[in-house]
Amino acid sequence: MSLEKDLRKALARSEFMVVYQPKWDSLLNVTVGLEALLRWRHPEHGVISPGEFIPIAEETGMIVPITYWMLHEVCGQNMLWHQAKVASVAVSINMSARMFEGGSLYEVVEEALTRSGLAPHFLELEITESIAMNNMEETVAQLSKLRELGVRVSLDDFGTGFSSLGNLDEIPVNTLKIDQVFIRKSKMHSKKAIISNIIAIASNLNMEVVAEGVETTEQIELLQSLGCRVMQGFYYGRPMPVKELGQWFIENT
Ligand code: G
Ligand code: G
Ligand code: MN
Ligand code: NA
Repeated sequence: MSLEKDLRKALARSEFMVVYQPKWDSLLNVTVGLEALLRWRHPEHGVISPGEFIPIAEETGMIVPITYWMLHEVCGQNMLWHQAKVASVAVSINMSARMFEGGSLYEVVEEALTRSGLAPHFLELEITESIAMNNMEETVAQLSKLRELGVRVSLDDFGTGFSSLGNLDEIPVNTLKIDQVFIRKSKMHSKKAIISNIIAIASNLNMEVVAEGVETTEQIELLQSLGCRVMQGFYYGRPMPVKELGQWFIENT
């Protein structure tokens, strides 16, 4: 039995599902975005987290059709929320390096937007620094086209990818997402200094900033004092299935 075959079957049998985690403006107290995260409801093993199968999906290339499925699923769902006036926010999807290899990402994104009717600014692609830096010319070309269409782009896990800061201004991104490791250790003076500097870089390059992995009120207070207002983490909300999120919106708007 091959894992590639398993993943292919899972896709055909609709065993994948999407959960959504809120991005919260801690000053206005409103949801300003959602991150879509993949889950695999395995008929025998229960819910499998992406940490376990994404590496295999990337190795086998199955991540590409899975992400295409996700693009359609997420755009369709976000259009429903928008039309029902539940929420009108951008939903982000994580992009593997593989997504920039074939050169057809633009077409697939455009198709998902057209089919769902979703406005491009309600879709965001999360890329990591390493994706942006490897094969930079090609990646930047594809991202620029997507940005022209109106799709948003964020740099995920920022601060951990050893990106060359000298190139940061050449990558077309709207938002820097401060990696969880800095938030987790934000009591340390050195980590606080790094957070503060990431916020300054974002501000100076006219980018927005989101803090990831926020779990405590101390972290929230610190981040606010450093000028970061948008936060994502278990303190505000865990990744939730659509049904649960409906209730969450009712309680949090
Ligand atoms: O949701 P969770 O914390 O279990 O995710 C674990 C890892 O899997 C994270 O690094 C996250 O970015 C990644 N991940 C979750 N969903 C997707 C997805 O749809 N595509 C890709 N490429 N990565 C994902
Ligand atoms: O790599 P990426 O940033 O996409 O990964 C997001 C992952 O982080 C998701 O799997 C999500 O479950 C997890 N996550 C989100 N908020 C928190 C948090 O507050 N604490 C911890 N430990 N993990 C979180
Ligand atoms: Mn992410
Ligand atoms: Na991250």
